[in-house]
Amino acid sequence: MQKLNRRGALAVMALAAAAAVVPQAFAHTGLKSVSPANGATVKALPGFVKITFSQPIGSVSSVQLMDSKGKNHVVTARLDPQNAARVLAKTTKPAAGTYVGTWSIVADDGHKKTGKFRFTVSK
Ligand SMILES: [Cu+2]
Repeated sequence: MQKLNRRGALAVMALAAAAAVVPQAFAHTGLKSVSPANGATVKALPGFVKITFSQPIGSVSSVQLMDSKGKNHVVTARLDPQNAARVLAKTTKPAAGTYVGTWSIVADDGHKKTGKFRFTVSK
């Protein structure tokens, strides 16, 4: 009985030591930049909207890009195969107007993050 308890105590200590290390390794992911930038005016809707985070993320939940009529212009949204901290949202053909984008991802630590941005296509 005593032996078991000692082993249990050691296991608890090992877990506590591991937990103390985790917060640094899995700091919260933050948004680094959006392209086109929030508030920007561009000449044409780009082929891709790029959403970049401070560190690699787990997965993309959704990205939408709404025009003033409420139509979504994102065709597909996925992680950049060359940069796991970046989401590439493929968009439809350019048209003038203001677009409101929303994104939703799951960070590497399992936390959900969402955000919003807006830009104008002048053309
Ligand atoms: Cu987090």
